[in-house]
Amino acid sequence: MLKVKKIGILGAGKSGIAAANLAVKLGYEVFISDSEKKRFVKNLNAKVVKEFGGHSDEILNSDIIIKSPGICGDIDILKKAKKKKIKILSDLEFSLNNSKYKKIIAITGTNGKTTTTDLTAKIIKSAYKDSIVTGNIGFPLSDKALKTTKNTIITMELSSYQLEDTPEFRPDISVLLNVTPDHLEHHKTMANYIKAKENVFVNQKQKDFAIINYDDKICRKLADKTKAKVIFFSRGFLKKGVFYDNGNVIIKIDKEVKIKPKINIVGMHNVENILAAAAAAYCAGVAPAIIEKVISSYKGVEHRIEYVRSVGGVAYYNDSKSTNVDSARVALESFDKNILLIMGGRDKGAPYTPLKKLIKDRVKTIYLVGESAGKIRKDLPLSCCENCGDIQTAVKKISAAAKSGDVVLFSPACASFDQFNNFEERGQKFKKLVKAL
Ligand code: UMA
Repeated sequence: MLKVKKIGILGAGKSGIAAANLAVKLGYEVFISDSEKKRFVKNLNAKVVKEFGGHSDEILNSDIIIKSPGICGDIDILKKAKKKKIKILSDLEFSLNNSKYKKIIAITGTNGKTTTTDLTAKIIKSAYKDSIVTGNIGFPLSDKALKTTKNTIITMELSSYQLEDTPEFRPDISVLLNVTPDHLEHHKTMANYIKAKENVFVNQKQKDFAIINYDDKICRKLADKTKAKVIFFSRGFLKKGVFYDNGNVIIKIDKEVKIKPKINIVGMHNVENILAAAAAAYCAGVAPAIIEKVISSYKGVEHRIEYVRSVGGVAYYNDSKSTNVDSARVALESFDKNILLIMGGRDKGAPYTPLKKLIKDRVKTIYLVGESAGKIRKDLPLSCCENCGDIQTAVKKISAAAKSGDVVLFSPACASFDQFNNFEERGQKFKKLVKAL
């Protein structure tokens, strides 16, 4: 327990509220501050003193400040706190300091983190009763910290925001899936973004495992930065590591093990996610038969290339979690032709040009929505673009134009915050529109 009395929390989102509630349960005086005006905050302990609509100097009366992951470290109030030498902790550090565990499996990467974390956690749960899933996947560790024991296996999804704030973090098993430009509005440069990602394994020791994508050049290069045992995974053959061979997953770590799971989730990117999850579970001691069984029953997560329904031979897929250009690329690669693509939202600073060839080859029409429509048109000067403004209009236009055999893919490549509170709300809206067709 920290030798402090007063804890200040910056940000009253999911992680801030969970950290505030945990701090109250641990007996601290807690003050929470959020820059937005909020009339009602769900599930916040009544003992927490709150301030909404801006960060006043009140939080500077705290002994330590816990920062929510999405808040930039250089905002004014944090500069003042640093000047006053107030210790600033990330919500992850705070919740880890108050958790017990046997092993931590930490999963990061630009894309595929949630699917890999979800699948890994399900495999772990089948083998070990005392296990939890937490992190960027939507469940802050603070909510579960007090229920953990010395036998708990924690599987966590970590974003670059969480990793940049947690310099001493050392998981037993780390997973780095891929690194492509994302969150540049926050990290400013690609070098800073990569630095945050490598924090997942820089503190690991020889007895730990670092599971790294061999097919991703940036990831492969970063393998030199860890002291852990590196286990590469690949879509193609590897002399050692975990790889895919004609429907089989080959695990060549201590000995050679072959599993042949039935794969229900579309796209080669999901094969990568499966390889990474299988490698992580194997390194955590799970038997290959259990790994095979859980992969075979796995149906994927909501909002990731999620099949919604077919109407008149037209299949609709919700990929609202595609909040960056690379995740849209991955979704486009999952269908080879006749795609009607809905994209757009809040721009995140990266160019859309890497999608040009895929769109030319596979997409019949792009239906543009949201703030970024102008920039997308500029980056992709293709004749097949139609401006729609919002997804209601896009779905209406599509339902009139689509022909049997077409695939409607809602893969925005942008953040949702221009028209929605989050990507989940955006995906729900799309599904509701499709279900009403
Ligand atoms: N805020 C301030 N001051 C500021 C800026 C923001 O008070 O200067 C407030 C906002 O008004 C808001 C709160 O901070 O009320 C939001 O905090 P946050 O952005 O850290 O978000 P949380 O709701 O706490 O959710 C976070 C993760 N969000 C981000 O990192 C942006 C969630 O990941 C995660 O599920 C949750 O913690 C639980 O661990 C979501 C996400 O979009 C899925 N992550 C990004 C991604 O995957 O690309 C990184």
